[in-house]
Amino acid sequence: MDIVLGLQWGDEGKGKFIDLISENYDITARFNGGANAGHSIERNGKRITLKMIPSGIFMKEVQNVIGTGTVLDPVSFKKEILNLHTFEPAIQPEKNIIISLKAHLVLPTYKLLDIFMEESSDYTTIGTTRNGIAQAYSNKILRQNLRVGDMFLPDFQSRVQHILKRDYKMLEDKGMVALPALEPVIEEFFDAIDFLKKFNCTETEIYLNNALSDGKKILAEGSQATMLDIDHGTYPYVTSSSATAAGACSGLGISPKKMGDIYGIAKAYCTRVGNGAFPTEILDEFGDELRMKGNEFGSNTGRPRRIGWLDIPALKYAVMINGVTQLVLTKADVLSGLKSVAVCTHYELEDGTIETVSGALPHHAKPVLKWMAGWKADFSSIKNRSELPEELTDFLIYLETELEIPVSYLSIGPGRDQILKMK
Ligand code: 2SA
Ligand code: MG
Repeated sequence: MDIVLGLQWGDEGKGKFIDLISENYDITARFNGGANAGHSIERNGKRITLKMIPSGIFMKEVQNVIGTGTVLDPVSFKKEILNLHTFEPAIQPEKNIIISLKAHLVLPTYKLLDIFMEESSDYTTIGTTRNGIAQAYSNKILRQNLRVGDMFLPDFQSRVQHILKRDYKMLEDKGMVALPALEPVIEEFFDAIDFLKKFNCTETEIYLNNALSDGKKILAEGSQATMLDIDHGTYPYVTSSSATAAGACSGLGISPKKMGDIYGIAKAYCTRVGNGAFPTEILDEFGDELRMKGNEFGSNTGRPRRIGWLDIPALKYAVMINGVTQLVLTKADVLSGLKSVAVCTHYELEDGTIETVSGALPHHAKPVLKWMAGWKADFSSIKNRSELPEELTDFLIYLETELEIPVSYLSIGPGRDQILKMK
C-alpha cells in the first residue's frame, strides 16, 4: 500500500495528485477526517471539491474506500454524491464506493456544538471548518458515538433521537442562538441515512487486506495534513484525526509491514487556515498578492488562507514523522516572476540555540530566512525536467539535499496534466 499525505497544513494539492496517479491503483482509501476535507479536482475545465469521497472516484476501474478512521456525515455525504452526479453523470458512485461499518457518524448536533464552541468565549477558538469533526471524534473516544454499522440495528432511530434531544437540551441551556427546529433536522438526517444504506457498507479492513493478498494495489489518501495531526501537529490548533502515515495503518487496519511508497505533498510556500502558530507568515501586501495569485481560499468554506514562506524545519519534521519516500512539490508556478524567494532554514531560540527540525513552531523562536534567486520563465507547459528554469532547478536541488528525499513530481500549474514526473 502506498500513501499520499500532506506535509504542511493542508491544501497542498493532494486531490489533484491522487486523481493523476490513481489510475495505477485498484483501490483508493480515505483513512481520516470527514467533510472538513476539500480535495479539488479539475475535469474537462470544470472543478469539483471532494469532501468525503476518495479522489480515485473518476477512475472507472478504481474502488474507493471510506475507511474506519474517518467520520461520515450522512447529510453532507448525500449532498456530495448528488453534486457528483450533476458534475459527471457517467459516474456510478453506488458501485465504486465501499464504506467501513466501523467509520463513525457525524450527527447534526455535532455541527451545532462545533459552531457553539467556536463562538463561545468559554472555549479556545480553533478556526474549525464547523463540520462537527472534533465532536464526532471526541464522542468516539468517549465511547458514546454511533457508527455506520449501527444504522442497521433496530434501535438506531431511538438512539439517534436520544443523542439529538440530549444535545439540543444542552445547547438550549447554554443559550445558543439560532438553533434550528429539531423535527426537520431529524427528518433530513434519516432521509440521508436511507440514502447511505444504498452503499456497500462492509468490514473494509478485511476487504483491503484480502485485496492486498490478491496482489491488488491500494493508495491511501490522507486528508488535512501532518501539521494538523491530533498528536504530531501544532496542538491545540489541529484537527481531531491522525493525518500521518501511522494514521493510515490504524485508520484502514493495514499493518505497517505492508507500506510501500509514502508520497509527501508540499507547496513551494506555506498556507494555513484557522488559528495557530505560523512563524514564516507573510503579513504584508505581498502575502495578499500571493493569496490571489495562488487562489488560496478554503475550498469549502472560502476562508482566506494565511500565507508564509516555505518552512524547512517543519518540513523536515513532517518527512521524519511520516517516513516520506517521495516528495511532490506543488505550486512553484505561483512563485514564478519573483526576483527572489525565501525559505526558513532554521529557528533561532531566545537563548541563541538553533533548531533545524521542529514540529512545535514556538512563538518565541525567530525563523531565519535564506533568500534564493527567483524563477521567471513560464514553465507551465514544459514536458521535461531539463526545461525548467535554472533557478527553480537550484531550488529543487536545495530541497532534495536538505530533506534527503527526491522530488519525484513537480506540479507546474492547476490543470490535470500539469504535473511533471521528475524521476
Ligand atoms: P476541523 O474542522 O475541526 O478539522 O478544524 C480544525 C483545524 O484543521 C484545519 N482544517 C483544514 N485546513 C486546511 N484545509 C482543510 N480543508 C478545507 C480545504 C478547508 C476549507 O481544503 O480548503 O474549506 O476551509 C481543513 N480542514 C480542517 C482548520 O482550519 C482548523 O485549523
Ligand atoms: Mg483542501
